[in-house]
Amino acid sequence: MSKMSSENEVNDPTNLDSLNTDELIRFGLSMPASLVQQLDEWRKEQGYANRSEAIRDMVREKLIAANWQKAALDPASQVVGVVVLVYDHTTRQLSEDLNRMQHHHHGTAVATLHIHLSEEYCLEVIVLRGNQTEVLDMAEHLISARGVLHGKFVPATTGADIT
Ligand code: NI
Repeated sequence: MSKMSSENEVNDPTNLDSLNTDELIRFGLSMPASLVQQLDEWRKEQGYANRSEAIRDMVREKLIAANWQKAALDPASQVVGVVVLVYDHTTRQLSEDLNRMQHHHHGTAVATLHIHLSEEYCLEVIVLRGNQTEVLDMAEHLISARGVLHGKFVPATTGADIT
C-alpha cells in the first residue's frame, strides 16, 4: 500500500473497510481502445479534466438511478428531484393551476425559480423533496398540466447514499 502525497491515493487495498471513506483508491480498468477514445472525446466535450473525474460522475449517476429504483420498493424513503417546465402564462388558468398545486403540496415543493422568457413564455424550475410517491405524483401533475409545452423531471439525490 503506497500513498501519493498530492491526492492521498491508495493503491488497490484489499480491505476497503479499514479506510477513511474520503480516501481515493487507485485501481486498474480495462476497456477496448475504441471505447477509451470515445470516452476521451466525450469527457473533453463535457469539460472533465481527466478520465477519473468523468468515470466518477458516471458511477454516481448509475448509483442515483439504482437508489431511485430501490426507493420505489419503499414508498416512505426520502428523495429529491427537480421539475423543469416551460409554459405559456397566457394559457387560461395555467399559472393559477401550477401555483395552486405548489401551495397545496407546500411540504413537497420546497423551492421555485421562475424566469419570464418572453412576453408569453415562462420557465419554471421546481425542487421537490419528500417521499418518492409524493414527489413523483407531484412531478407528473405539474408536467401533465394542460398548456405545459415542455416538462421534464430530473431525479436527484439527498446525497445521503453517494459520496
Ligand atoms: Ni413568467
